[in-house]
Amino acid sequence: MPVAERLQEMEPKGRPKLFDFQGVSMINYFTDNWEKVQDFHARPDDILIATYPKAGTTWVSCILDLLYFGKDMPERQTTLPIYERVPFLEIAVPQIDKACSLPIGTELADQLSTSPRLIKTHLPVQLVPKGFWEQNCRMVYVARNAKDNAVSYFHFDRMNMVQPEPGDWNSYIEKFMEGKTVFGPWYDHVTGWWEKKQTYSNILYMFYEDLIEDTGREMERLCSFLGLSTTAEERESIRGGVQFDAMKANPMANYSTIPVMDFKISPFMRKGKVGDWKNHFTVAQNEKFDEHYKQRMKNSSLAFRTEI
Ligand code: PPS
Repeated sequence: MPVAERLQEMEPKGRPKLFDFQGVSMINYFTDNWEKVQDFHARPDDILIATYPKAGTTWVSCILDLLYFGKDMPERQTTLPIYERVPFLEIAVPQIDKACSLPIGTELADQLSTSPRLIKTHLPVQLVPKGFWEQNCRMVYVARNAKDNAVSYFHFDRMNMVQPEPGDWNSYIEKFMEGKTVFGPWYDHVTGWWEKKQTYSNILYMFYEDLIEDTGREMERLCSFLGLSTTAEERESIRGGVQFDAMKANPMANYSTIPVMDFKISPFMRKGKVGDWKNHFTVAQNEKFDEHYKQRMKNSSLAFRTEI
């Protein structure tokens, strides 16, 4: 069924509403399966890819999938969309219509036959299931500067019918500053994971801006963290495959196979840039955001680049 008709069918259900879940703004699609999420049986070699939404999850997921399986299982990249290769742990969207169901994250992860399993999460660090800590799993956290992150999230909420209605840009940045976006405040998310890294050594903390600046160098950091030996040639070939334009054109990476997203409103692979916030923030919005940012981040040593 075409996307437009499918979305119309969903209309009576409407967009999900935010509610407080253990101190974090959430929607039911990420809490309905909570018991199974909390009790998820992690394995020691699982690799968790954790981010605040829109920080570069898909990019790093594709890089890791290629690093691990690109050589031995090349058909994987051409037949399975990234959300099946790298299950989204906490997602549980019920069947939308007869033709369309989205995989339940924990079920998909349980069915994965790869070793290691690559698993995606947007959970703030305090909500990560205990199994991952008990098994001492390796985790790759990707953070993106707040301004570009907010812009990307705004457009995502516009086009994704299973996200809350974002409203206009001005009201959206207010919500973003208040932490009234799904998965709660960006500020707590990035600092929470940053602090955890000080005591849990199996976290690699990466920045979207660094990936844009030098993808090859960041891939080397990933390989060294994961103990992967790859040749410069292999890394170069992977780097080519995960460039923005290549991923945008690749139906197995660009989310075009997900029926709840309306690409006529905005594509999933939108711009892929550092500094697009300048096309959205007015001078007044920027000043207010900066002032609020200073307050919220004053106790953290984390530093972001809003341009490169
Ligand atoms: S999600 O829904 O949370 O999993 O989204 P996520 O993948 O974290 O973030 C989507 C944004 O990342 C950009 N992106 C990339 N940028 C540069 N290069 C590559 N290869 C790449 N892949 C994804 C994507 O375009 C979204 O950012 P915006 O700013 O909206 O374009």
